[in-house]
Amino acid sequence: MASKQPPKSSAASLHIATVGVGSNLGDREETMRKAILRLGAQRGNRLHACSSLYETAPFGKTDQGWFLNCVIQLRTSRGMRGFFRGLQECEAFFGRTRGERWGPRTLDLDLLFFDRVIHADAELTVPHPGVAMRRFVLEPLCEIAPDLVHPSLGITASGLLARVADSSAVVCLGRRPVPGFACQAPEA
Ligand code: A4P
Ligand code: MG
Repeated sequence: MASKQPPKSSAASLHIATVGVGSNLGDREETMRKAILRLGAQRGNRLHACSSLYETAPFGKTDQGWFLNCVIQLRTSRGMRGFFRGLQECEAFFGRTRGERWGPRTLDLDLLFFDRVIHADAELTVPHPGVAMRRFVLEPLCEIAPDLVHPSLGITASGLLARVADSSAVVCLGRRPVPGFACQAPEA
């Protein structure tokens, strides 16, 4: 008898996770490239979109090296907490140690959005509380998802970028961290 089970991982059953990727220690671009490939290869994940790399002045704690930043989107069958554990596993794999807040790091993976979830507990806040204040997040985000609506502010990424007070330098390098990866259609 034919199974009535829905197909596994149909597009409708997948979540869309938006992740900020940053590095300002070591071979920044190589670390980011490998980390993005690793995330895309984690169980249940598939890389969906990837912005260009941006060279960015340090935000918050300014006496440290410039960052490379980008924003990626993954489709995932994992729940939000399982997906977040995958981000932390990836940070640890690339030698991230937790030192001073906003200090230098080989790899920083911030969960910016998970579908339209609004959530806060001791371990995880989604959307990431820094999204609306940071040009180094909004510029790459607008490259891949300008119409994505911030679920608690009700404003699109492009609307947030138009309003942001942060004027720190954010320079698009015009190349993606994962060569050959075709950027998919932007996802709202
Ligand atoms: N945490 C809670 N919610 C989240 C979330 N949505 N995504 C918790 C990621 N982590 C989340 O983070 C501290 C704690 O936040 C974790 O235990 C996690 O459970 P952390 O990565 O250990 O420490 P941190 O990164 O130093 O602090 P924080 O407040 O997360 O800083 P951000 O927001 O990551 O900012 N300037 C430029 N130009 N580019 C950068 O990428 N990054 C930072 C760090 C500062 N300045 C920067 C950049
Ligand atoms: Mg962080």
